Amino acid sequence: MEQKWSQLWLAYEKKTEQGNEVFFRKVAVEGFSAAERVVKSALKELETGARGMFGLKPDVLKDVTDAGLILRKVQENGRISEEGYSVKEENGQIVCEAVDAKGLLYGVFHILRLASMGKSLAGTDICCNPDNPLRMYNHWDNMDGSIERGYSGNSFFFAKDDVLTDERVRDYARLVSSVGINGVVINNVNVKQAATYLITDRFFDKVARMAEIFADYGIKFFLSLNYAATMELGGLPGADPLDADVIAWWKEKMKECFAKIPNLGGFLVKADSEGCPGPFTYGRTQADGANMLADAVKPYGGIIIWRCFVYNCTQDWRDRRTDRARAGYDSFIGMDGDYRDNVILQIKNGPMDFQIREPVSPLLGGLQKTNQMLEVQIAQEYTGHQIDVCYLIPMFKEILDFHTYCKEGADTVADVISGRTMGNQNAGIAAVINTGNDANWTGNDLAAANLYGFGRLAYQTSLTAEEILDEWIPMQISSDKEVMETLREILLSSRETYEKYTSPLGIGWMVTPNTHYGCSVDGYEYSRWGTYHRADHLGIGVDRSDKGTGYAQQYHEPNASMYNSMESCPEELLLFFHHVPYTYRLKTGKTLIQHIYDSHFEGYDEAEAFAKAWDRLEGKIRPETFRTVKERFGRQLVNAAEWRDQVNSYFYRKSGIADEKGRKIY
Ligand code: GCW
Repeated sequence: MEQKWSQLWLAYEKKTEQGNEVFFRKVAVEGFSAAERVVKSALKELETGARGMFGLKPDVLKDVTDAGLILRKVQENGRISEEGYSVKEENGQIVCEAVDAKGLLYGVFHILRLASMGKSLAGTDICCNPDNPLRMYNHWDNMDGSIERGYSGNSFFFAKDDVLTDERVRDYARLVSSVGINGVVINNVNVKQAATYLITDRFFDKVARMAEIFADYGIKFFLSLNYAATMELGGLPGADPLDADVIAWWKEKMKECFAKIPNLGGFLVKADSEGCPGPFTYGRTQADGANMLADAVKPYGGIIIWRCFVYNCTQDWRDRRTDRARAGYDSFIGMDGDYRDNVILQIKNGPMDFQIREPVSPLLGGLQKTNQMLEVQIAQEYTGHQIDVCYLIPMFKEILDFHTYCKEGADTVADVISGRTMGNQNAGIAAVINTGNDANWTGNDLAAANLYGFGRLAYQTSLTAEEILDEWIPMQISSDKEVMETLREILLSSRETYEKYTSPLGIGWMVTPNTHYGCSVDGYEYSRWGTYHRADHLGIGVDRSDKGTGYAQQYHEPNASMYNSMESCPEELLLFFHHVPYTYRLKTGKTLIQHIYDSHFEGYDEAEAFAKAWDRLEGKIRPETFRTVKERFGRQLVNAAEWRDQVNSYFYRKSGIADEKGRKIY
């Protein structure tokens, strides 16, 4: 059947050169029931892969003797853990072992991946266990079909205030489970209007049907909640988390939800943030709100994922002690240890909001007795709207590798969110996803590298950004050597390039307000959102040291001291932590102002080089992909030129200091 949408890395084109087809002719299942839903999916995936790559349909046998591929259930044995698997070639047979069906499914996808990358399966011997218990995608899809911060069409979960449960949802489940995702939140954290009713009879049937599709692929189903549902649905006068009527209403509601949606994992909650209601309204803490809901879902094994994106978005610019960067920590740290076991605090990677570079949030590892989950964003809200190329996996690696110094050993963000630091199970990583109903799912074909890469990294944190590309490029784009090399180069430097032509040295923002695409140096400077750069004729940057807002003190030592002083602060974050004169000399010997000019010229030149390198691949890439990506590179260049010219002119006119190289600045 001709599909109206692409299969991305599951497209399975002909791949006979490695002789892998012998393994796919006969498959035996041992210990697992072939009727079990996730095992069934695994077999179906094998069939799809075998059909595409080798033009054959595997026979499913009872006897392992003749099988080329054996799918075997084993007991948990210290080698393979829940959702883990091993794949080994022995005497001409591939044996895939797992302790549960999800692990088996991931093992099957691993086998298909190797074949699809063009690797020979002979000699395979690997064992993989997931690093993070929860590996989630968060959708910001609205029920009218729009997507908040979506850059690739409309929702494939919702349209016209209704729930969709078609084949595209199934393909979505296949794609994300193939990279190890085991939880999905389908609706926007800003829960309004019809979305409030997702937990009512109006939608239960359809929602449950969608959740069942996910269950086939071992994915737990989550919804975002409206914290004020007691008022909007329940007719109660308030939503005070300590009020007996509120508590009773949620208990009943949760009983109903888990009965109607068997595959429900729990809920994601944005409270007291950007106009969303929350416990603060009633003089209660974030813990009071989260715990009340956690108690209500506890009998059903449910979890409450509570977001820490809480800040005052109506700040007065004259008030230099109030600092948006401080807000998450200030709102949550005092209640460390007060949260129920089935509450997870979901923390954005940085203290502000998904800028191209931010320090790691001090809440991560700052909290030492509370379940934590990292939230990153692959929807390119501030990183180019999937018009500009921006491969985000290197950034995520940096975040995960960051030492929080929360305890001796096991102190990186990766340790904290995997549960290694505290020995907890309710932990993990989530990404705000970049998909929509465009035929290619992600707007820019190259943005699929983030969709693919996030899942792989969430499952196996030790994978490098390069290794992930070496899997993805040949599966989705081409295994041609020149294509692989060119794309590797473009993607691996794309984040830094974007950073160079946008905002310098960690200051962030300078984007067009609301849309967040394109340059507007002062766009947020004179607004209420608390996202200042504080540039004047002498310098730029926000003093977050102990002499300024004190934000740097929220870190454990030695990070607090490192950020506190201008000399030891990593330069890529200099303007995040310090107000710096334009004449200040950086470690390169350049003045700050010269650095700003140079990096903006360089950033543009690099973007131009990307576009040219892509052009050289014409004929080696599917025409549709070649054409649409080329068109995006063209738009990226326009954007990069605008940023370069506006930022350079702005700082030239503020500082009155000319470019040493005499280049064109307006
Ligand atoms: O800064 C913001 C985005 C909002 C988003 C919010 C959040 C879903 O611009 O669109 O709302 O972050 O993370 O809740």
